[in-house]
Amino acid sequence: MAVDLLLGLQWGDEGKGKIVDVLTADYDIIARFQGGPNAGHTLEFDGIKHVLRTIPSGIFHEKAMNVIGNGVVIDPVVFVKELEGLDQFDIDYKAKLIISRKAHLILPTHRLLDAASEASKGKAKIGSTLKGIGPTYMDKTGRNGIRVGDLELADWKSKYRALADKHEAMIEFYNVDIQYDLDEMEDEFFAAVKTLKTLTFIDSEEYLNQAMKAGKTILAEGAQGSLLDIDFGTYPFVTSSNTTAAGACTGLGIAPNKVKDVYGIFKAYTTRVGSGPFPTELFDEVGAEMAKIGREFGAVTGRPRRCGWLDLVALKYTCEVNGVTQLMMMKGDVLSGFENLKVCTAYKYKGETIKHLPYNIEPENVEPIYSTFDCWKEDLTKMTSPDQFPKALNEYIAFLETELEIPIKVVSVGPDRTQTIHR
Ligand code: 2SA
Ligand code: MG
Repeated sequence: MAVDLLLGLQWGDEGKGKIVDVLTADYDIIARFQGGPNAGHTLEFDGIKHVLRTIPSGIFHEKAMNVIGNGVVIDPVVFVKELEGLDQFDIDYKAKLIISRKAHLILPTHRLLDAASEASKGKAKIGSTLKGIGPTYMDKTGRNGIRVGDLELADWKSKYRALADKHEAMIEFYNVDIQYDLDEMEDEFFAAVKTLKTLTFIDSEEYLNQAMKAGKTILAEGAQGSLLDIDFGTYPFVTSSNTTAAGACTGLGIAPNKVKDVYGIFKAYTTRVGSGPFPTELFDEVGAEMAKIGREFGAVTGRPRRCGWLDLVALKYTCEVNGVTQLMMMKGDVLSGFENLKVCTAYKYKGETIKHLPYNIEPENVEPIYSTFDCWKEDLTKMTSPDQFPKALNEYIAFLETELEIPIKVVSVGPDRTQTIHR
């Protein structure tokens, strides 16, 4: 059996949580492969809204097994709060959630280092979620990190102390004004580790490969978006993991030849939270309308998201890097009633018209070239079948499919699980 991947094709917040939740019924296992509590995966059903951070979005389904893969970084403190949030729904997470021993831990000092690093950058800051993501992945690749499996060893606390002491010296080196009480943070951390240890730790690559052999179906759930990928995103304004398809292989221990479908999720427009270039960003009332109607605020930090038109140059690039086989378009309902729609189909770059993403997409280097479309006026949120789609929406979809050469198989018309139309 094979693995299907589900990835965000823009700068995150495409609606991955919702789609995983919708698709879970078709899979035996949902596996998160990168990122950590910087993610905010929003799910809505039965009138309730949930935001998941580290836990895979299959947790609300009765049957699916949920795996936190080796590529994920876990903050025990945030993780335990997430578990507590599930308590009211009577979810047997001890039976349905398992964690890779090879996943790295976010320590309290990683969070402090994140804050110190950002403070030291001033205006050039990344706009990190300050969850300690960058410093934790730095310790992973620097071969200093502490992994979930270490918690099963007797001496892990001395390893912890040595690393935390080193971090404190590094924080001092940044010479920035950040206030903290490490003793308090550590009390909270050690209490959370105790709870974390009541869950099942596994060798997840072994588990997943055996599951495949036994005929089980797996959906790999990505976090953030392809343009935040550490290699292929708008570096340095990116996150610290591979958010693209290859990250699912390294983040779960699944071989490339086991990957079947790659579901690429995109919004009918574009948003970005945090710093960094965004060629189609709008600074006018149209952008403000997208933000307002689309409720574009960070699910984790509450930060307002920057909004702009769909960027087909960037989208083509991420479809290619990921090998997307099926597209899913989100939030078309937000655009209902807009005067018209624009799509960036090329950039003006050094006096030329180009259709690929250049090395530098800072505003002084690229100017988007737009095609304009009529926008649909109808409310899409009550629609249940593609037969009800207005002509303008069908034309928009057809244009995107032709340009991207990939079918749009799902159109989401609202945040609820039920507002999902298959084509
Ligand atoms: P980090 O925290 O080091 O990974 O931040 C680095 C950059 O990656 C961006 N990033 C995100 N962008 C969109 N959504 C994310 N998750 C939350 C959400 C964000 C929130 O779902 O809404 O609540 O603000 C996410 N996580 C990381 C981040 O903005 C930096 O540009
Ligand atoms: Mg999000």
